[in-house]
Amino acid sequence: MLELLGRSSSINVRKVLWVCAELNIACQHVEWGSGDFQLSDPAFLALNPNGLVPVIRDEGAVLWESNTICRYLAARAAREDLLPANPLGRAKVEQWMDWQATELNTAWRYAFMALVRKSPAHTDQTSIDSSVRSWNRHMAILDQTLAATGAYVTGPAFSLADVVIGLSVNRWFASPIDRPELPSVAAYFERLSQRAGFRAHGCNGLP
Ligand SMILES: N[C@@H](CCC(=O)N[C@@H](CS)C(=O)NCC(=O)O)C(=O)O
Repeated sequence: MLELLGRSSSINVRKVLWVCAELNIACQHVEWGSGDFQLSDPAFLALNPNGLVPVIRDEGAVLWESNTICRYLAARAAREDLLPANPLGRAKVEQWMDWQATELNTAWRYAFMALVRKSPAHTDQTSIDSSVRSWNRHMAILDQTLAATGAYVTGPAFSLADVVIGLSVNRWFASPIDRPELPSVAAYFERLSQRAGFRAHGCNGLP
């Protein structure tokens, strides 16, 4: 059976759990990252030298990087609705997945570490304010896109891009920051909330 290592509070682990729910595949989830299961454990570092979660083990194969894992699982299940086979359709999904992992995550990281994780290394108010402004600016880009598609990130159909962006949207709403009104993002959140996988692993009370 597919094995997933990582703590349930991690946004990147929750992506994989949500994809497993969309694919209706069972996975054995090991809460790695606390207690006896430390990320600095040499056995864990042998799986992922970055010491980060998620990691999956699938019949002897090991993978890390959450978006790559999501693409692998969708492709393994031949779910072209989630990850199209045609080059342009696939690139559109990957474009938004890359944007989430690079641009959007970078924007919110400082504010989130300060305001939600209460990290002692993230206490500079100027950096917090700048991060919130950047986070909101990126969410406004998403809002414009969703206003144009009227449904999901890449168009009328749900895809892997919506899993990774959906978790970020949940985080934006669940974090104690000043947010502008973004009606298309709010409608998108409601649309995603119709999905059992998002309710279980996305808007489940965790930021
Ligand atoms: N780019 C990586 C980032 C992985 C990552 O940053 N994971 C965090 C949890 S969301 C982590 O393992 N942090 C170390 C820790 O929890 O101690 C991915 O998408 O998988």
